[in-house]
Amino acid sequence: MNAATTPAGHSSADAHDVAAAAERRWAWIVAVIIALLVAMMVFTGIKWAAMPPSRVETIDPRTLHISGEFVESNLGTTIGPDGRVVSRLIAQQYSFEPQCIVVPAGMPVTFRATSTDVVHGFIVGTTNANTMLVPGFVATFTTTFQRPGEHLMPCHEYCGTGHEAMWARVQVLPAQEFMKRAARGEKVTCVRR
Ligand SMILES: [Cu+2]
Repeated sequence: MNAATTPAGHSSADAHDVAAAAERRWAWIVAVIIALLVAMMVFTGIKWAAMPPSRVETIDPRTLHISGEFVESNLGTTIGPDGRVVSRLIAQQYSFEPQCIVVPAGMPVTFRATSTDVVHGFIVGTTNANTMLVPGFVATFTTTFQRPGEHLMPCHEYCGTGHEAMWARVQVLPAQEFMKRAARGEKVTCVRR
């Protein structure tokens, strides 16, 4: 037996061929996965108009409670001058403000939210409303809640020792009932005062 022969009697040339074949197989698998991912990106981009964020909106977390869009009196859900439903909220260790959010069913709702301290996030029940909240940035997305009902909205980004107690509630009202409350011009929330 010389150095070029394995104990089973295979030559090192055979072993090299086996390794090369395995490498080639894995290269093909990786190429197929990459092709699938690119195809998915093209499909969602064209079919659903999904795209990476085209702009980044920043905000100073040190002053957002003093002036501007996220002062306390401006938090909650409103109908904008253009008729769009906008829900504004902030996250902080360890609560959301407002603690109870009201939205209409069957209408697009745009969420605008940010964090005052560390990275938080939220998901609304089993709906697709789901975002991260990064201090210094305004997170925004639009979704439609199909049915009236009530959802829990937990923070889903570990943010410190009180993280597991950080959650809010979302009440989805029938559209007419919501419009009646919003027509008075106030920010709609379900926080008991
Ligand atoms: Cu949190």
